[in-house]
Amino acid sequence: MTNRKRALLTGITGQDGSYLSEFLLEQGYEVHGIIRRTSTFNTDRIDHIYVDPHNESARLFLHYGDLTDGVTLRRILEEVQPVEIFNLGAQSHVRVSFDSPEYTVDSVAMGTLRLLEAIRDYQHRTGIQVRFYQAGSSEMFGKVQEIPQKETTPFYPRSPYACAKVYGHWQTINYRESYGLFACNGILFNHESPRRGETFVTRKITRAIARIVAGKQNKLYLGNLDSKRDWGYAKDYVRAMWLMLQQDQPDDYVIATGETHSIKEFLDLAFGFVNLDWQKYVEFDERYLRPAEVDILIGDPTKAKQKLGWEPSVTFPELVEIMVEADLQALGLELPNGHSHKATRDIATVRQDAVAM
Ligand code: NDP
Ligand code: GDR
Repeated sequence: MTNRKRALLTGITGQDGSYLSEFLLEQGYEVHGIIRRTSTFNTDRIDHIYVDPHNESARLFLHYGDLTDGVTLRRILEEVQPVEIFNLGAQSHVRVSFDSPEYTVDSVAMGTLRLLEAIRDYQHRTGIQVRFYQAGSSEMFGKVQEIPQKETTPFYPRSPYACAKVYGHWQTINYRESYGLFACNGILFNHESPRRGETFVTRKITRAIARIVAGKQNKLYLGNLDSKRDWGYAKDYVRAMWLMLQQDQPDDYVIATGETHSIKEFLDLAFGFVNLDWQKYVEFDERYLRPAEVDILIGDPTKAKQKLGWEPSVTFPELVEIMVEADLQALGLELPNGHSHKATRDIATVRQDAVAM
């Protein structure tokens, strides 16, 4: 085993897991990720940083496991001996959590508890001090109690997913206070990128735009267009996760841009980049409504700015442009008016034949 700092990630195959892995590798870490066995490959987002483990230069290693399987989590901890653990794994789709509440709660809430228990025993047995990051969500704020939302704003979760995240949040604090674990909660507002899952609204829109321009699609079915979200760029947000674990004391932080925009504003801007009028393409489908909606989220990142020195680097129009451009590029197309080339910094994982939820 090398002397490099070792990090373990759940959710390494997801949007954030891929950016965080890139970031940690750049910082010189050895990165270990837990992946689920699936019938087809699910590693598209990290294939570009994967090196065959037989090669001496390999610093990224993958282990089969699942947040619903506590025994395996314990075994992986013993094998890897990490000093930093990032718990990003989750059934992370809010709408799907209404269809599949028990599994969502098992992976998100119980999964966090299983991992915390494994860390408690591992620390006790080995004496190795671990730093733990919990991927909390602005969805925990749910129904509006205060605007903008900050660390002290009361939670009012409105979905099985959000309820499970509130449980994970409080267990993380509980392990910090009960066992002295260096554990931090990030309360991250929506963050997007060309690697965003294809069924979240931003990516669903930008992917559809590329397909419309390519003549592969002529309608886009969406649900509630009036909700407002505080959207940032995923790459900025994984940096904040890491910063939390580098502080002298563990704490909880809101990570957000401080701006909010409606789905309609996103549509205006995104279709505008290809000179199209979204109203000609977007149709309503009630399938995409949630039994209870979160109407408006807007975060106050003052604490993160002051204590972590963290700031978002990408504006809302830049984010939309990066995403539209990346989806166009994936189909061999370009933005019509001048090229920003911002998306070339990024890799879109585009499964163009997949059916959007
Ligand atoms: P994604 O949905 O892109 O990725 C989720 C990851 O979790 C995938 O690697 C997935 O694996 C893995 N996963 C799913 N179920 C399990 C399970 N039972 N056991 C182990 N791993 C599992 O999410 P993001 O990258 O966008 O988000 C990362 C984390 O941050 C999540 O916990 C999410 O809830 C939270 N979050 C996200 C925000 C956002 O705006 N993106 C905002 C706030 C919080 P597979 O690839 O096999 O499906
Ligand atoms: P969210 O993201 O629920 O905020 O959770 P999503 O992009 O799914 O929804 C945002 C808003 O868009 C509305 N909407 C639609 N949403 C989807 N997915 N599909 C549609 O067709 C559609 N039409 C309208 C939704 O009703 C909602 O108001 C994301 C996830 O990443 C969570 O894991 C994370 O915790 C939060 O962000 C912060």
